[in-house]
Amino acid sequence: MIADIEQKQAAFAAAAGQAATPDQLKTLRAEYLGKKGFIPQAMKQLRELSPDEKRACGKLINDFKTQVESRLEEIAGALQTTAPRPGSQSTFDPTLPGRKESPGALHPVTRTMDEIISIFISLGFNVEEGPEIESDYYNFEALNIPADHPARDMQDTFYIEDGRVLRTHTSPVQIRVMEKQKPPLRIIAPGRVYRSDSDLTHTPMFHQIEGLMVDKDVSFAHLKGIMDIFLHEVFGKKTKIRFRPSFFPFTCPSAEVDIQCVMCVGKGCRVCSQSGWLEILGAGMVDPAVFQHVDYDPEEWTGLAFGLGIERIAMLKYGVNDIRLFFENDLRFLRQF
Ligand code: 2U9
Repeated sequence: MIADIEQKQAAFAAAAGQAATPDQLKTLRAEYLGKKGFIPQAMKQLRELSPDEKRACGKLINDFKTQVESRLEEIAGALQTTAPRPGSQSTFDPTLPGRKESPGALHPVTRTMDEIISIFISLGFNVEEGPEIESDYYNFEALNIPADHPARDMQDTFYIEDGRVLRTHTSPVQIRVMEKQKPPLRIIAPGRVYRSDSDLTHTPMFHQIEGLMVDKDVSFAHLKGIMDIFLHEVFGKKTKIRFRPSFFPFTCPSAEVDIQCVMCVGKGCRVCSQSGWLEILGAGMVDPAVFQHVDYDPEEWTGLAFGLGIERIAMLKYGVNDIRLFFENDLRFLRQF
């Protein structure tokens, strides 16, 4: 009889684990506790045993009964919270507190990129894209970057097989567009670019937007006007802007464009190295040598061009002091935006 009880105990444990509906619970109760169920029947049989056996089996059955009762109660409790209310078909309980939604958000770099793109679209620029793996010709040669230029150094450029490179700027996109389209044109080229560099303000991959406008009589005044509108839109109407002479192989004349420091408003602080100004982008008039590569007549057409790093703008807009934070995917950082 002891073996019978132990076998039934194991069977009960397995069946209780499966019981998921009120009907299954009812069957289980009848099978073990009902008048004809295992436990009452086993108690009846105790009469026929010797006093010693009666004591041993009696204790076993009593313990089993307590165990069955408490397990069935536990299952009934669990079913009550999930089972439909009488008269209702669904298990949905509208009185329970709702689960809080946690919607995602755009990455701060994407947001900055989208904002800049829409400003240039409003100024009549079209968006163009191109490959991230480029030939030496499109990345350097066509842009008037000679073979001995420091930009071609292995330290800056990621060279891959067959002399190809990961583009170091989005300028090859403008070359490809000019090869296919005749002027006038007004385009921006947003996208990922790659340079072998890593510190507080540089990452091996970052995002750029470059712009190009080619037409008859496009002048430096147009360039200044477009940069003014763009920078006032991003940093506010009161932001002061200045142009400093500079050099790029693909533009002449070239300039670097600064805005008054957004942190100290020109007073001088750690962010602007006490100068009161922040370098924000590069720009200039397209060098005639570049036009010759795409068969545009430099006597007939002039062009303005500009380029900027998105992360730099996002860092200034959101007060981020380490560019690498944008790429670590730490939710504590990303949830702030
Ligand atoms: C063509 C002709 C001219 C694009 C230009 C810059 C100046 C420039 C840097 C800013 C920060 C790159 O991300 S950065 O490091 N860019 O200073 N870019 S003019 O000039 C072009 C592009 C294409 C055919």
